[in-house]
Amino acid sequence: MTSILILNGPNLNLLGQRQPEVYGATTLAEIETACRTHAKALGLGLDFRQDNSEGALIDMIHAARGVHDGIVINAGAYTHTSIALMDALSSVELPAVELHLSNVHAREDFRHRSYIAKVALGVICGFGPNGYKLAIDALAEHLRGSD
Ligand code: CA2
Repeated sequence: MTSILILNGPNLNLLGQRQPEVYGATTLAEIETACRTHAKALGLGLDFRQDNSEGALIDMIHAARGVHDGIVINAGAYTHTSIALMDALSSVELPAVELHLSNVHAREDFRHRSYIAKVALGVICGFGPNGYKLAIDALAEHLRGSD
């Protein structure tokens, strides 16, 4: 069975609990449930993770090799700073989709740069929690094409 890993970076565990005016009222647990339902309907296996630490996220990317067929990653603020995450994604040679809840291009200048985008298939941003489904669809379509 084709399997995908969805990785969530720092502070995303607070979704729906703090600053709902910025990131909305949906919790990460609710997003995970919606992703599981969507992945099941597409016949995909799914692992859904969140961690606040850069090293733990890198370890999860390394461990995905040989287990998962692709990665959806919302790396949070590490998107804009982490060469290490970019190198980890590049090293495992798995197709990856970069995802953001907010439209990072309509926000502060420092959110316009992404190290992840340099090694991603593409980027989805600005569609809130629905972006997770869009990212799963984009990755699933890519994986179907590479069968
Ligand atoms: O829009 C996104 O998904 C982001 O990855 C969210 C990151 C931000 O640094 C990126 O530029 C864009 C921040 C996640 C913080 O999540 C919170 C959730 C609730 C309360 C406070 C922070």
